[in-house]
Amino acid sequence: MEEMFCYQCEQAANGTGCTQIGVCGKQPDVAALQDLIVWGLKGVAFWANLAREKGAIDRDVDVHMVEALFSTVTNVDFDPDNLTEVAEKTVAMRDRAMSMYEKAAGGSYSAAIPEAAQNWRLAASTEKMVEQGRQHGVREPGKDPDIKSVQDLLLYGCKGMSAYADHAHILGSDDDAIYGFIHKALAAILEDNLDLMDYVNLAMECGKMNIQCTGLLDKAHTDHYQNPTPTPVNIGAKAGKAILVSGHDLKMLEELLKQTEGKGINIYTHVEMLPAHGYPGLKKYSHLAGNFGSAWQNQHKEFPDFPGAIIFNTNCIQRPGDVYKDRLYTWGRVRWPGVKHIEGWDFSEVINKSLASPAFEERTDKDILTGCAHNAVLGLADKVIDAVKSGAIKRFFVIGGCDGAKPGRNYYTKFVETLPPDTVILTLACGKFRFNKLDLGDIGGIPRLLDVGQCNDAYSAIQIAVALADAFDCDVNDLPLSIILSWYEQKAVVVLLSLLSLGIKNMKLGPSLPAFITPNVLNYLVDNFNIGPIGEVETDMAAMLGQA
Ligand code: SF4
Ligand code: SF3
Repeated sequence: MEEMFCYQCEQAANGTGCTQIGVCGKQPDVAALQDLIVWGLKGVAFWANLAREKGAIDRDVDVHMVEALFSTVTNVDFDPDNLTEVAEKTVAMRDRAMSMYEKAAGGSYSAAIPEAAQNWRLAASTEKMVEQGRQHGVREPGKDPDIKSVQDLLLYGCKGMSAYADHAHILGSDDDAIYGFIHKALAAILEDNLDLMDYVNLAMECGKMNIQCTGLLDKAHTDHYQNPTPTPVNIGAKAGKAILVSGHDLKMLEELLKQTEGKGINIYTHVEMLPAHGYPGLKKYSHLAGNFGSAWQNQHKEFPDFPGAIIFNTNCIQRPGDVYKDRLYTWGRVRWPGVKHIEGWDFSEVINKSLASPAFEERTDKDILTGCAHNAVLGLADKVIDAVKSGAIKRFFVIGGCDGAKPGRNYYTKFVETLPPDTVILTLACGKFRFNKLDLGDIGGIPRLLDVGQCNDAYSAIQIAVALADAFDCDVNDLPLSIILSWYEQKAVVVLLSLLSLGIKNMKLGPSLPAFITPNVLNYLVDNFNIGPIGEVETDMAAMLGQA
């Protein structure tokens, strides 16, 4: 019997979907509660979208939408108690959005209301809510499979974008157009008179909107912490007490840095927090000591070796090991049952835990480079353009995206190792931990491996590509540039939609294609964008280098 169904990430069991328990560790009750939340959010979106058409908005409804969608992203919230609260708030926000519409329209809605947007109530207990969630699961038998496929592509794109909108909101930046789009998109999924191309167009609009959203986040980051500059980050350890910060949220890191100043505690970054070292407003803290560990899927193996407290502010959390569970904390949308959650901005409990935990012994290791975002790379534009013109740089490769546990992900390491020395690699997100310790050298002072930043800094990579296309007076597709993406969760889905929305062709995607893409939808993407799966390193590289 099928206990659950989820196919939103690259780990989907058997390449089709998790049906007994999530490969990520998601239990069936959590899957059902998340399904109930997503269904409820479509109801919220129905009313919020109608209200917007009448000029009415409610920022609390908007913010709940992105926070709750973010809670359902892979490896974020595994806690049924918290998800029950999110479901309760979703119903309250549905009521609020409905009243907002009725007030703005001067009366109640006269056409048919989809079930998700009707006045349904939550069951009285978590167990019964789980049953309720099962009635509104991911599978929708009877729906056209291609329409369902693109609707899910759109939904997962909105989930990914919500994570970025949440980070921007935390830094005080909101964009009404982004909230408005998410309401419009989720409301459209409830419609029964739209056709396949309507959803394809919405998915492309989602990609465009995500460029706006990651642009907003880029501005929020650089307004608060200035433009990143190329920065070597040590991967060894300094003697002393330590806290490890994992996730993507820079503001949370900043607050922790402020609260630990002068306390003899060193702060280390983990995975997607690595690019924080490049921002002047963060690296000014001398106790921002280095980066610990590799990508998220190795936390079980690596965290026992970290002596102090560990805090996650976004994905990707995994089932905690017993050795470190009592010094593990979550913040923001991340939750794991039994792991202490820090509400708000007071990190004294984490600090005290670290002070009471053993200290690191000094361990020397190498530096890795980060902080090569658009401002820094475009500062080298003349040098880069000259190097391309002289033939010193033959081709650029954007090799970025999420990491994961599949053996096929060795492709990315092998690809980078095999690239000829007259190539430059731009990388972003956590997939870079497969190759960012390699010594790749430089070309006339331009480092061959440029770490542009987090997954949201795909925005930065796009700015670099567009600027290069301007400089060479050509289309981005005509640049000596190849894009090879690794995907895992829904942020990578929306980044992919952003690149497609710009008309970027010939991208390679791996380690496997999304389970929610039907053969017909894949054919559409191949016909229009010539996107394809990664194959053999040698063959793919030869084709990209024009040697095939
Ligand atoms: Fe499976 Fe991924 Fe869904 Fe987790 S998020 S249940 S691994 S498809
Ligand atoms: Fe990694 Fe989870 Fe996606 Fe921000 S941290 S990229 S997988």
